[in-house]
Amino acid sequence: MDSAIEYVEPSVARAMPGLRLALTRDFPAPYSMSARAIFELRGVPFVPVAQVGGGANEELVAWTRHRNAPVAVYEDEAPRVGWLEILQLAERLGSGPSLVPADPAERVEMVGLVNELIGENGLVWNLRLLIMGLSGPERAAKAAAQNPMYAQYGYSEPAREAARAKATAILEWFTAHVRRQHAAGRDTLIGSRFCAADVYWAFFSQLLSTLPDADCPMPESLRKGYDRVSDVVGGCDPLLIEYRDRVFADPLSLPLVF
Ligand SMILES: N[C@@H](CCC(=O)N[C@@H](CS)C(=O)NCC(=O)O)C(=O)O
Repeated sequence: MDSAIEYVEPSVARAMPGLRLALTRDFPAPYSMSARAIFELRGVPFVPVAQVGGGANEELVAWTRHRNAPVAVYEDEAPRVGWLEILQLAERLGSGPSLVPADPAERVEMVGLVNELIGENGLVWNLRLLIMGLSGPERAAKAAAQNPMYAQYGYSEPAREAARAKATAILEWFTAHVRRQHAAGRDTLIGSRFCAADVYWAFFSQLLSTLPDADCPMPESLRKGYDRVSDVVGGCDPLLIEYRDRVFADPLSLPLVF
């Protein structure tokens, strides 16, 4: 596939000024795509840097000490990899409407909610463990010998066994939260204004309900993995998909480019 994004190799990007953003290339990776969208919405220019999903990424490691994506490096500041520190950098460097609620109680709610969805050991981490184990323990052990993601994200048989209950509990809470928002006439996830939480949910919703191929082409094996894991945790309330579709209609847009 021809990439719409012109990725720069890490060995070249490390000598460049400004913001460099390592992204999983040629793949609809939600951590990478949501970080990119956050900088784009804040109007922050950046150089996209190539990270290869599941690869050793030696040059990226030599530069940033990180193998995976996203990694945001601004000037000579320390690399940022967590969603919150990346969001805070975008808030600092960007302009226009903030993606963080002005009200302190809503900020607390946003940080907690996004952490449950995409933070370490949150919904997405546990869905990822379940996906890694979908083909059974033997295939997982073989894959783990070749793909560093298994060790990096904590895959083990006990972790996989625990993942379903953890993911299901968070999804239940999140669904109840969105229902409350809907009942209060709010079409955003936090308070009544669009914020970063809406952006994250839009991209990560694909783990539970994939976009059609025309809007987001992806390898068939990935699509199957997402569809199967969604069944494992009992599927996704259509209301959650209404919330993500609104965000992809505006201010984001489809088809996704990566
Ligand atoms: N650093 C992020 C997590 C990033 C992450 O999980 N990235 C994954 C998912 S997109 C990735 O790079 N996968 C490809 C790989 O590990 O090579 C955080 O702390 O929240």
